Amino acid sequence: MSPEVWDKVKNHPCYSEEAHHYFARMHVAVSPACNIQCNYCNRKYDCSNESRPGVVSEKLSPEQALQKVMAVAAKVPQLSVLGIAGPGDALANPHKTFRTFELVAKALPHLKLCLSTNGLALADHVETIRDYNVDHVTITISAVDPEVGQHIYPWIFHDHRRWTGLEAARILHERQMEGLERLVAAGILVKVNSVLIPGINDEHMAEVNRVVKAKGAFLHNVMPLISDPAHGTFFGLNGQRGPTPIELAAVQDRLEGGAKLMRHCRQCRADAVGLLGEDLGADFALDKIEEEPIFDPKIRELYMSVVDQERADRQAAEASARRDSGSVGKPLLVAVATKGGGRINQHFGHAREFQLLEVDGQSVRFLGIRRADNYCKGGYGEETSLEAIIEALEGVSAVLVARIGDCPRKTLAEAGITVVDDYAHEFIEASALAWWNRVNGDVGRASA
Ligand code: CLF
Ligand code: SF4
Repeated sequence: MSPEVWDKVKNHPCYSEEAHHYFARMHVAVSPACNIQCNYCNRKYDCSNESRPGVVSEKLSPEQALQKVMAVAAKVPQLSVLGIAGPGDALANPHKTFRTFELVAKALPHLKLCLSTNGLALADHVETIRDYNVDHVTITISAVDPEVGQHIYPWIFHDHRRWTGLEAARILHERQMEGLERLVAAGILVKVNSVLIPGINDEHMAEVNRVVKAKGAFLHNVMPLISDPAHGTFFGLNGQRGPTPIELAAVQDRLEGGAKLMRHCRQCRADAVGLLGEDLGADFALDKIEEEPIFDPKIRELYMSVVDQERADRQAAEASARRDSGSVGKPLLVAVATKGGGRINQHFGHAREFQLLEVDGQSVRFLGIRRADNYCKGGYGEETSLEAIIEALEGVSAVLVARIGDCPRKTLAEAGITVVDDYAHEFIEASALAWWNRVNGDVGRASA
C-alpha cells in the first residue's frame, strides 16, 4: 500500500482491518429521501445498503447532526470518521449531506468524512465530494449486469421520471460505473458494498468483484442479505433467504485474489456510534446530550500517541512470535474475544462476537467475524446460548479469551474447542502465533 493511501485509511475503521481495533465511526441520519427502490428495503426503516435492516434512527437536521458529532467527539477519543449513510440515500439529499459535512469539517477538522450511496446520483456530485474533502465513498453495487440487477431493483427515479424493470437496472448500472470511474479519477477511495442474495447474485459476485477491481475500487465488502418477513421488504415477504455464514465465507474465499475484500463489516446500525461491533448510539440521542458539548483536542492527541505506541508494540510482538515459531505449518482456526485495542481483552461470557483468524506458524490471516449471543447474562451463563456459540465456532481449534468460567470451558473442550486464557490482555496476532507454536511445534510442521 502506498504511504499516501495508508495515510488515508490508517485511522478509518472500515477501510483498514487493523484500524478497526483502535478507531470508531459514527453515522448521522440527515438524508431521509431515496431515489431508488431495493427489494431488501422497507422505507419505514433506514437504508440497508450500509446498515442493519429493520432499524429506525432519529432523523436530524445538519445543525442537530453537528451537535451530536460534537457530543460524541467530546466523550469518545477513538472517533475518527463521520459517515452519512441514510436513512435514505446520502446523495438524494445533497444539500443536507454537504451542509452537515461543511459544519463538521469546520468544527472538527481532524474527522474523516465518509458517505455511502446507491450510486444513481453520484456522477453529478463527484466534484463537490472532492471539494468537501470526502476521502471515502461507498457505492452499493450488487450487480454489474442489468439482467441480474432487475431482480434486485424494481424501480428508480431518474431524470424527472420513474423507470422500472430492465431499463431501471440498466440506468442504475451505467450511473454506478460512471460514478465509480469518476471518483477513482478524482483520487477518492471507493469501497463497493454488495448484498449477497442466494439464487440471485451469488454466482454473479465474482464478476462484480472483477469489474469493480478493474475500475479501481479500493475495497469490496460482500454483505449477507438479512431477510426477515417482519421487516416487510419484498424479499422478506416473499421468502427470499439470506446466505448462511458458511455460504458467505465460501463466496468471499472464491473472490480472494480479486479486489481486496473487507471481512470485518458489522452491518452496523444506521445511528451506530463507537468501535465497530460496539453500539453507543443510545447514549447519544438528542435528548441525552448537552446543547453545546465541548471537545478537548488534548485528550484526542493523548489517545493518538497511545495508539502509535500500541501499534509499534503490536507489530514488534508479532515479528518476535514469528521468529520464535520459525517455519510454516498446518493452518488452524482460532477465535478471539476482544473489546478492541488489538488485544485479547474480553471475558468469554461477555463476547457477542469472535474474531476469526487462520494461523500457520508464520502468518495470521483475519478471516472475519463470527457472531454469537453473549453467554453470560447478568452473572450466570445460559446453556442455550453456549450451544449457539459452539455452533458459531464451527471449525475452530481454540478460542483465546481473557477469562472464562469452568463450566463453559469444559463444554467447549467436549466440543473439541480448546480454551486458552493464558494470553489474557496480550496482543492478538503474537498470541495466536505463540499458541500455534506451543501446540503444533514439529508435529504441525510435519503434517503441513
Ligand atoms: Fe459508515 Fe460505511 Fe463510512 Fe464505515 S460503516 S459510511 S464506510 S463510516 Fe463500516 Fe458499518 Fe460495515 Fe458500513 S462496518 S456497515 S462498512
Ligand atoms: Fe432503501 Fe437504501 Fe435501497 Fe434506498 S438505496 S431503497 S434507502 S436500501
